[in-house]
This record gives sequence, structure tokens and C-alpha cells, in this order.
Amino acid sequence: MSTVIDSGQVVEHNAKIQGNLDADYAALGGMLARRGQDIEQLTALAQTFAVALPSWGVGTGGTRFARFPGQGEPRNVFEKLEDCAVIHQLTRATPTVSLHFPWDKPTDPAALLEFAKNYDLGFDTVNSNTFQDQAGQKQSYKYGSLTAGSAAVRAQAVAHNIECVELGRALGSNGLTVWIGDGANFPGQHNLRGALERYLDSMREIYKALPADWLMYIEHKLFEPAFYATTIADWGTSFACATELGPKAKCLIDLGHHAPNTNIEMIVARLAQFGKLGGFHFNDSKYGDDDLDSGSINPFQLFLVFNELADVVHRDGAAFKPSYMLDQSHNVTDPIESLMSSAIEVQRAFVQSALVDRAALRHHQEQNDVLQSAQALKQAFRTDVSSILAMARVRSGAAIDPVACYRSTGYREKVGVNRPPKAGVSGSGIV
Ligand SMILES: [Mn+2]
Repeated sequence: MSTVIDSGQVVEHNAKIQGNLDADYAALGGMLARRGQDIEQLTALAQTFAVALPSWGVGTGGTRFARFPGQGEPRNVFEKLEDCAVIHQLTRATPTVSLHFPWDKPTDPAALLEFAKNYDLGFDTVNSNTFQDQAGQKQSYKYGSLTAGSAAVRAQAVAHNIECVELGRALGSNGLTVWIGDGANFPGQHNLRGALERYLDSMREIYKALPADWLMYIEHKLFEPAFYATTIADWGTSFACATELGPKAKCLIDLGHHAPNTNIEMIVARLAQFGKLGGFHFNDSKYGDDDLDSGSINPFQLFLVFNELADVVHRDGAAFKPSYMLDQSHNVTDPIESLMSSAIEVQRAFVQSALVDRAALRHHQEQNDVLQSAQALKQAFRTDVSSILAMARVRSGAAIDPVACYRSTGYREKVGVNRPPKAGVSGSGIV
């Protein structure tokens, strides 16, 4: 196995601040012990956390209006994997990469898999793209893809998704995420029910091509690019379609794909209750599908989502394993730093959710002690578990402070020399 960053640099970084971490960890351990919680168990739990990286997230994203290239941006899927390897090396929380086709389509999947394995990376769910036209394709998705009125367009979109499954299979992936931008911009543009019927017909074809151990994730999104009536706009539609398609179809929640103030944790509870919660795209938002870093705007919401997930595990056992991926893209930070920060924020919510005393919470609920019920959650959310996360990283061979360690290596400057900018080559997206 190789590492992109010299592992000696990580050891050196950690040595400088290990003493501070030990002191913080001991203080937190004492405080948690007084609450009846074992810090060692929590650290071991933190070490089990994993979230997939989006291949397109390591490129500097664009806004809806423009793209501003960054220094040393990856120019192909191999360079994207190198950047992902840095993120995993310094956090040990991101062992897999979610590819997007055709942006990351490999000419030799076996070689790409070997390249990834050498950096201790694997491949997560693959993502199809029928929301933009690709070079050389015969039909246009201007008026829809899986829901298009034209049978030829639908067939092309179905064939692309099946190709994604085949590519993913060669890469060791076991899931396909389908997000479509299909919908209407005007009342009357299409028949609302007819569009969903065509969607289901197309998805049934893709479903048939799924290998036995694969899942298909239906990603809904309230609006954009269809502004009047997006075909798969909400979790209700997603749930209905996943139910219609069969057991291998699940619903995927992208945190940015809801109306403002939507109670997303309740959607989590509903989908989990009925066995259709498949996975998440983590990001944060203020207004819409902002694709900002996880936990940067509303960390309490992220905590409440994980609180529901912890409740599912508490009720149903550890077999429940939704698929986790970061999905962010913006202009103003180094993507490696942002993805490391986001992975840690999601991991933080995961560990904080384990601090909730579920027996006590249930007791408060049964007693109608509303204040104590709310406080049981707030106490967990207010607990700073940073030293648990840092200790988990040290024990897994990663950096105590990933961003500081990354900056100290000068990685971005070095790749800036080796990867001169080329206009328009980096696939970066806003899905
Ligand atoms: Mn998404």
C-alpha cells in the first residue's frame, strides 16, 4: 500500500500535539465517566465511522453561473483518487469513493480498481448522469431523460444507467444512485402522472439489470432544474417509487433537497420505519440545494438526523447500515480541506448521537417530562467530542488535526506544479 503524503509527516505532526490531546481526552473521559459513559467505547465507535467521498467533490465546484478553477485541481479520475487518498490518509473516515459517470468513466476499470486499492480506497455507489448531454450521444435530455416523452430518449437514459451498473460492478461497487433533473418548468408542459409512469417504466428496466447484491438509491430533490414540477420532488414520491420497484430500491436523502425548515429527521424516521431508508448525501444549506460543508450551517439538524439513526440501531440492531456520502461543491475553499472537515462533522454527529441516554429519554417521554426529554438531546449535542474524534484518528493512523497537517505538507502547492490548469476538464457538479 502506498500513501500520497509521507506517513512520517503525519507522525511528526501528531507528536507535536499528542500531549495536548491526551490532556483533553483525559478531561472528557472523566466528565463522561461521571455520566456513566465509557470514552473508550465511544472512541472505538468513532473508529468504525465511514463516509464516501464524491469524486466530483475534489474538483473546485462551480456555482450555477461560473466555475473558478483552483490550484492543482485534479484533471482526471486518477488525480481525483490521489486527492481522495489524502483525505482518507489524514482522517481515516473516508475509505470509499463514489464515482460519477461519465465524468469519471474509466477506460480500464481493473487498472482503476488496482490504483485505488494501492491507496487503501474502494468504490462506493456509482452515480448516473442524465441531467446533461454528453459528447457524442444521439438523443438530448433537454426535455427529460427517464421520463422523456420520446421512447428513444428514455432508452438512451436506461442504457446509460445499465452501463453505470456494469462499470460499478467491475469496480467492486454495490449500488447505483439515480438522480434525474426531469420535470416541468410550466404548468401543462407535461402530464404530471404520465411523467411518473414513464419514470417507473424506465426504472423497472434498470432495476432488472441490478446484480443480486446491489441496491438502487432514488434521490429526490424539491426543484431545480425543473422549477414548476420536478418528477421526483419529495420523499413521498421516492417512497412510492421504491415500493413499486421492489426490495432492492431504497430512498436516498440529500440534506439540501428539501424545502426550507423541512423536518428532515422525521423523514429519516418514516423511511426507516418502513424499511426504505437507503442512504444519505450529506451537506448543509441555508436556502436550497446550497451544497455547503456538512455541519457548517445547521449542525443541530445533522445531530438530530443521527439521533434518529441511532434510534433505529437501538430498536432494530446493528444490521441497519445506510449508505453515507458527502455531496458538496462550492468555490471558496480547498476541496480537500472542506471534505476532511465535512467528514469529521458527520462523524461528530454520529458520536454525539451515541451519547444520548435512550433509556432515560424514553423514561422522560413516558412521564411527559418535555423539558428533560429535550435536555437529554441537547446535553449530547452540547458535548464537545473533538478529542474522541482526534484520538480515534490517531489510533487509526491518521492526523490529530487533519487540516493543519495537510497544510504543513504543502500538498496543494506541490500538485499545483504537477497539474497545470486546463480549462473545462474537471467534472464538478451540483447534484
Ligand atoms: Mn446529492
